[in-house]
Amino acid sequence: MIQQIETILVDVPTIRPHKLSVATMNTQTLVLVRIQCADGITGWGEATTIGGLNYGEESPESIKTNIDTHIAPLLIGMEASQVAQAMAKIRKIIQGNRFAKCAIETALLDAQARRLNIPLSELLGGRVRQALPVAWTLASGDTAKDIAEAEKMLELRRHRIFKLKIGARAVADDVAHVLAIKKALGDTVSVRVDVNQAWSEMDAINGIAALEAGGIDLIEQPVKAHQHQALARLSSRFAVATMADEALHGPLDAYHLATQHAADVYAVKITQSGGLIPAMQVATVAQLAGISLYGGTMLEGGIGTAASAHVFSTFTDLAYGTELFGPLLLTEEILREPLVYQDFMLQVPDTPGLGVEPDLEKLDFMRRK
Ligand code: MUC
Ligand code: MG
Repeated sequence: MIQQIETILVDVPTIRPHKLSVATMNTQTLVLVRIQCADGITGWGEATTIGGLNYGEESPESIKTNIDTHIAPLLIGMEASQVAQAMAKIRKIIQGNRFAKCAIETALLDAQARRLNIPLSELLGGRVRQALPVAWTLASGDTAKDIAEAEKMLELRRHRIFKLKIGARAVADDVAHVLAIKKALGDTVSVRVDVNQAWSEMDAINGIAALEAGGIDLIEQPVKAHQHQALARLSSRFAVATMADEALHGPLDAYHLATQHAADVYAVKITQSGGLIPAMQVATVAQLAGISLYGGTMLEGGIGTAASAHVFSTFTDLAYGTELFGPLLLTEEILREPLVYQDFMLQVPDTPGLGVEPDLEKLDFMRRK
């Protein structure tokens, strides 16, 4: 039986300012959910977002309030092992709130996988890989600093895929910044850009032409999320792959974008999709439509990152790898044992449930009071 649901906010400084076209992050607010069951099993989930309300329509505070006030009371007393029934109830009664739903589903599935004594990936149908390629985002805002940071990551054998955040400056300035980094790093690394919706279609035509000529591998969300047709025109105009991120709010968007041939690649995010099962449905639609997959992040800490890793480990096609580096952007580790990053890959945890244990004393000390 589901006995208690608690939401916890934890503000953690980032290792450096992280500059996106929509926000500059100096702190990340982790939104954690703990579900306690009558059989003594506890499950954890995470609903972390980026930049308060700058990126999405759920803020850390609204997620906490909506879970505490509206979602938890619907679940208390329900059978904890009936995860699908619990989620069907929430999805029927609660509108929107995809991040909150994702955290709840993660915690219920974590608890159930622990109950069955299997890794979460096996409850989701089974992993096809033990480790996931991980990109790093260069977003200091400074070309020389970004190059030095990338060189350090290559030396540490931690990342050889780099995503650059652009869109805040003039197109020509952004293009010069990206191509300088690509030139410095050479052809053995993959350099990609994320515009976070900042460009008009005309900006995108000019920007993508120059980036494609300079050997950039992937153009993420160049135009506004709702401009599916503009994204489709850019995808057919250019050979370089285009990726949908903010345009994808779950399986229905995945289906609509596929029917419009709007993107070559989908950034699958468990929170944006509204949960682990909907994220897998997004991936299924993509695979049926011949769209490649990328494992996205909302810069979660260890819990959301582990949940994402379990989901992405089940994808047969993961042509563009993942960006599950969230915990590495934070100054504090909230897990007792950090996730393992080695040889450019994140190891998918293989102990029961999510396979990670939050550090409870540290959380008690750090949580917002
Ligand atoms: C996004 O839009 O993809 C992922 C990596 C990063 O640096 O920001 C996020 C959000
Ligand atoms: Mg993105």
